Amino acid sequence: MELKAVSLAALLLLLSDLRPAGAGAAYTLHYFAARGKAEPIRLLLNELQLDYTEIRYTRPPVTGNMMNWEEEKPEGIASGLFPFGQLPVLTHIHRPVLLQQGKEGGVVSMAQSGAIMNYIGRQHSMYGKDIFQDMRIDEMIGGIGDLKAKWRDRFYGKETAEDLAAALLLWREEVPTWLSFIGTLKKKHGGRWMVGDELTLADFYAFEALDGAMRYALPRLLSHLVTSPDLSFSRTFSAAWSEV
Ligand SMILES: N[C@@H](CCC(=O)N[C@@H](CS)C(=O)NCC(=O)O)C(=O)O
Repeated sequence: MELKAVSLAALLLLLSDLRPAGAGAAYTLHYFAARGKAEPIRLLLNELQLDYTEIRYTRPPVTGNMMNWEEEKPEGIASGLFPFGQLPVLTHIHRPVLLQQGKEGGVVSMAQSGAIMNYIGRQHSMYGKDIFQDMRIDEMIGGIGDLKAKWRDRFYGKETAEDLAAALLLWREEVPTWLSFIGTLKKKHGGRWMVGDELTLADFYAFEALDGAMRYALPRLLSHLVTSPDLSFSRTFSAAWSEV
């Protein structure tokens, strides 16, 4: 980098790279206090031991050091921080490349969970060895996304006994079918991990879909309903629950 091209602001940013540990993270993840679409990103940041911090949002009533989503959302849309008015959003202090290009004051911010995963993944060799393996990773991520969408469509936010009773039928049929599709694909193209013998982006999505949505969230949702004070509601679910 030519010295004359370095502005005072850029110089300060470079110097602040010498900040003491904990004085400000390279990555900031904006999301709600939930696993959701941020969880594969958290898993990836943790696995790579990247320096990150989180800003968490909630709808009112706002407690602790949470941010009020209803206030921050319109501001974020106006400022461009939340280009789709949605989370997750990641900001990254990426000084060397961006400063050389004279861009964005050394900080880049991005929305869309897939774009965030790819951005981190490409920088840290979490994609494949060639275009074919890249394609297999994308294929696996797509299939896992479809499986998770089924869980989301059928169970997420559902409150009536009818909705959930219908969902349980699909749980017993559709989910095993999709797990078997994914299992077959893993046998064909996987190895130690979902695709090949190295950890890739696909593994972070797979863990979150299987552990977060299937293993963690679903039983909790159902057991909450089983213990509902509404007895007829509870009876329906006690019966259904015992069959899951
Ligand atoms: N395609 C987007 C979807 C993001 C999304 O649906 N975000 C939801 C939470 S999971 C959101 O921000 N909802 C709040 C709102 O729309 O006000 C992605 O993968 O990041």
